[in-house]
Amino acid sequence: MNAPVKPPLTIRLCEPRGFCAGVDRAIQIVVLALKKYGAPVYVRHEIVHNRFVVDGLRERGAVFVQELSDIPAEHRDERPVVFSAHGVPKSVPADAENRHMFYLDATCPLVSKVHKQAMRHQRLGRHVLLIGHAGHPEVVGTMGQLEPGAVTLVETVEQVAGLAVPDEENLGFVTQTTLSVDDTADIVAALERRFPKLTAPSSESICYATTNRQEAVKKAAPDTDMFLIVGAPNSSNSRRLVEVARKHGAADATLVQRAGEIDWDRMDGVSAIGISAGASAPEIVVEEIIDAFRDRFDVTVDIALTVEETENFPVMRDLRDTPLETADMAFLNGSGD
Ligand code: 0O3
Ligand code: SF4
Repeated sequence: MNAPVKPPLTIRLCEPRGFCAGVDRAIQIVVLALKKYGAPVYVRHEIVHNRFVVDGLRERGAVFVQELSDIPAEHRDERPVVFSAHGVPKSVPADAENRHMFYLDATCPLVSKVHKQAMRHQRLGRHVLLIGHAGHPEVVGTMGQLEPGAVTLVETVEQVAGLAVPDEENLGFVTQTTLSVDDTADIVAALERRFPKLTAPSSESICYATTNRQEAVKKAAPDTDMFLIVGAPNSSNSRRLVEVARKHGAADATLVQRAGEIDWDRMDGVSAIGISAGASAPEIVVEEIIDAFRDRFDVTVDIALTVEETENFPVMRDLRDTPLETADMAFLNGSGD
């Protein structure tokens, strides 16, 4: 008997996608700390917002906690603790020092740059407007660089008209690194209309990886029947990619964390789909999802390439010479465990 004919499907695969330099560095810090200092290594907050990554590190001996006080007392002054890529308020390293803890800060250098820009605004006498999403750990970390009341959070264009600020003549803004480039431009334009003397940061706060992943989705999205973004529901940059796909011509778009989660009824009758991955999503999951489509469709993969990324952020000197095994290397580049 002949095998049933599979329907044709074009997958537009975005490039760049997946791990960015800041995520690479953060995961490396945990893996290298485990090698150098042994288990357990504590990690404050998910190192990046991805279950696959977090579970893989947990299997290697990382222990994830929400706060430093969650680390058992007998381990507090003898085991390392890593701060996540999203950054932390100043109170967190201060607390670690008070408790005589050994910490490794995996904050992405581009998030640290935003922290410095917020502090610079303040040094120059400006009240800081932070464009971002309330409660997100990066926003908590950036607001926590300055004393309470020194930063006002702006989430939407609608909010701008009602903003109360101490001095309209002395205002500077920064943003979360993972926002929608287009929505943020609208918020900045509304702020500049209301506060003509508003000062921009000295360089863009939305990072290269966020910008590039959104551009590639914009390129791939037109006329797709479905757009899958590999990423977690708490991953801000991944959720923005779903919105971008919808806005730029995908009939439907959704987040997916593993191939097993795909709702195949929703894929009925599709002939062109897009796939990308958030900055915290490993490539192995992208491959798993493409393989799941190959089982059901006659797949042609078209690459939607916008730019080649070459960014690389080195880990701190103390960890650089720690030797790694092949399995660790594969885990680090997102291709397996
Ligand atoms: O900030 P976001 O929720 O997008 O975080 P992820 O998913 O862990 O991705 C890494 C981005 C980051 C650490 C902050 O810029
Ligand atoms: Fe850094 Fe951008 Fe990656 Fe965030 S998304 S970790 S800011 S490179």
